[in-house]
Amino acid sequence: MLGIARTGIRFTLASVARGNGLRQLCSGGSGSYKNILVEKKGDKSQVGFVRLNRPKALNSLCDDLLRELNVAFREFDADPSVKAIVLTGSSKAFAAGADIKEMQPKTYSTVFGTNFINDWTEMLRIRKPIIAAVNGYALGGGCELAMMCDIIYAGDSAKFAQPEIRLGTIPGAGGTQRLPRAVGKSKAMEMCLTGDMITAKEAESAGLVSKVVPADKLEAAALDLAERISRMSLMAIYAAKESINAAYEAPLSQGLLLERRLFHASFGRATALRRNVSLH
Ligand code: CO8
Repeated sequence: MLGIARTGIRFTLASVARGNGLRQLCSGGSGSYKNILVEKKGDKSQVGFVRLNRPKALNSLCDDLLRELNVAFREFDADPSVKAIVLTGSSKAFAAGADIKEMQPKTYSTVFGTNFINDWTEMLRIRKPIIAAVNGYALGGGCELAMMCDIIYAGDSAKFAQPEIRLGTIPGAGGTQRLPRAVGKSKAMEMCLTGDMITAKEAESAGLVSKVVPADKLEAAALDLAERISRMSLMAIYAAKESINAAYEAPLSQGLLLERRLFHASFGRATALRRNVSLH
């Protein structure tokens, strides 16, 4: 398997790199961010905004970028002024996958020994909602990263795929598990077994994304959504996210029990219901 996979990656690299080699190496390190841009946005600066920023490598996801992303997410999660997070890329690529150049020399003992890509799961501990705003390519690990977010909005020219099979491997950051839950078994099988791309419209009708907007309106739409969420109670935001995520992990009876308890717990706070405030 290892030999086949590595041969596959080398073969495909040639077409990706067009003979020049994948030149852009990850430049991240400790200190300031080098692979992402981070700011607060919105009228009350309640939205944490993260842009993947490796344009020369189509935002491919190197280890340093993932480390920086985890730090930025953790900081926004801990920031009491922030209530929702938007993650986006460029007009050409949300992320064109894991960094093939970085992955290519890895051996089985390296990836097993270092539990390679385990730190991708860190963002699953973020309690505030993360909205992926996808323009351009969301391929392989890029599609998986979008699926690890809570809501996906797409620009009308976005393209989603799990092309790992063309490299002789399979999705390794949740693609074979989250994609079937989002689009159903048949479409997930077709995508993972062929590597074919689907359009934003197809992704919307399959249930992978919740809204498609013109590409140049995408960031504004994602920001508007994040601001609307930010007007809600943070405790209710946490409870809704936690409860919906339980639908993916727990049997129905356990999920319903968690939902009921979180619902009951909301009566312990000064909710709009108790204050008899109009919700409109
Ligand atoms: N990794 C590293 N560099 C990349 C990647 C990538 N995934 N994708 C593109 N690049 C680089 C290219 O090498 C090129 O760099 P250079 O100019 O130095 O040669 C630059 O980005 C621009 O790319 P292209 O010239 O190829 O741009 P095109 O517009 O012609 O094509 C494509 C765009 C179709 C997106 C094409 O670049 C492509 O097919 N890329 C590879 C897509 C892919 O196979 N992605 C899946 C990668 S495997 C994966 O994600 C496994 C996930 C499992 C988890 C692992 C986590 C680490």
